Amino acid sequence: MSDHKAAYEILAESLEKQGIDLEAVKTALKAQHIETPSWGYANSGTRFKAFPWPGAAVTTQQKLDDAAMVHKMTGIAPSVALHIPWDRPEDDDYEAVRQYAEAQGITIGAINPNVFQDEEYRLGSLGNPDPGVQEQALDHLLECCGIMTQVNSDLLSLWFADGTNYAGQDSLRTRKRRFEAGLQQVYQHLPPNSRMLVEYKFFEPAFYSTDIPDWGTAYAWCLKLGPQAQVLVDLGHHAQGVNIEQIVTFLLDEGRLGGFHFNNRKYADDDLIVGSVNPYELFLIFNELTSATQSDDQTVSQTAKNVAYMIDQAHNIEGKLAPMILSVLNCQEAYAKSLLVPQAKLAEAQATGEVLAAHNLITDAYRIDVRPLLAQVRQEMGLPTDPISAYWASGYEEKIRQERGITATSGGYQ
Ligand code: RM4
Ligand code: MN
Ligand code: MN
Repeated sequence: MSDHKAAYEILAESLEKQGIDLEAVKTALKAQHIETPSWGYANSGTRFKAFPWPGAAVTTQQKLDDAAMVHKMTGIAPSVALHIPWDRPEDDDYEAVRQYAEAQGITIGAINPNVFQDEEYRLGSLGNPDPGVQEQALDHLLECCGIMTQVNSDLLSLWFADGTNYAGQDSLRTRKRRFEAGLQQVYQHLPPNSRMLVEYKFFEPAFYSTDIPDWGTAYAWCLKLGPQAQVLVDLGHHAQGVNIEQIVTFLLDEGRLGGFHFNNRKYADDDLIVGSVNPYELFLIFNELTSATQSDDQTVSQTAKNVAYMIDQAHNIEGKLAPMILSVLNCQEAYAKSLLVPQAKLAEAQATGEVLAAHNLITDAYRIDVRPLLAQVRQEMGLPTDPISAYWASGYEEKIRQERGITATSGGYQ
């Protein structure tokens, strides 16, 4: 009998007594899907220094190998997001990238264009005052639409570093119009049946104004663009104290929540391990998603089912694969707890204004130790019951440290 079994049986008995359909919970957990980012396996750093990590991936193949290993350990991370040009193959053979990924047992997920690292983008990309630079950005964005088809991806994930640092530096209204025109162009070139996810961020790298500063702006543009445009919520892109679960709920209810960039923050866009600073917030977000999935409203439940769950983190001091596995597991744990919220009872307490009773139903679910349940699910999926220990025992870390060694880095990324 494996270690978790006794604890699992006690937990299963108590959950079943509460009327929870454990088989349904386990089925949902087995179908969870968290996408990892190729850039999370490479060297990264702060604005001040990128310390190289031994064994950090350099080539796209190495990043795909690492993503495949995370999937092998967790069973719920079957796709990887690419960042172009960080993942541009030398021979531009994206078909080969797709085939390589598939041979490792994973698929290519969201394509993330990069219109913030070329010299020309000092004053922005689509919002740049120079039409030539706007054109350059647009060309790259359209190139990424083509790459989507080659790697069989149905998600274009857009984040812009655009903004201004000084009042008067540029016309805010004109920037808005340039942006809108650029996004329209991209939208028209989306491959059929694909989606465009529009990410917002309230500041950084621009400090006076940001062209897509908040979910409201992203949402307004998605509405104008059309049904293939949806908002992407990066957990690190809000001001202190913002109620992210409420934003999530609004966007779900309007059919415009497209995806997440998971990470955690203490102050700003800290890109720390998701669930490491505020696991309760992560649970509350999953609770909204779970309740939307179970909703009778078709738009809401369909939107929730199509949400792309992606990690967007930079691991600078804690290694690469083990923290990525932990991030996936933290999402799994938050999701599991959300599946244990008795939604019908909660609705009843809410309708009768039982404030504390309703609140307790949420906090009770949050307090359940679901680790034995997750170990059981993993065992049923033929996975290691403790993925992080299994990773350390696998020899993979020693192998990549030895084979790849330490690669010199320069700035913030790579
Ligand atoms: C941004 C944003 C984007 C990510 C870049 C590197 O802050 O979160 O999603 O691609 O960082
Ligand atoms: Mn992000
Ligand atoms: Mn970010």
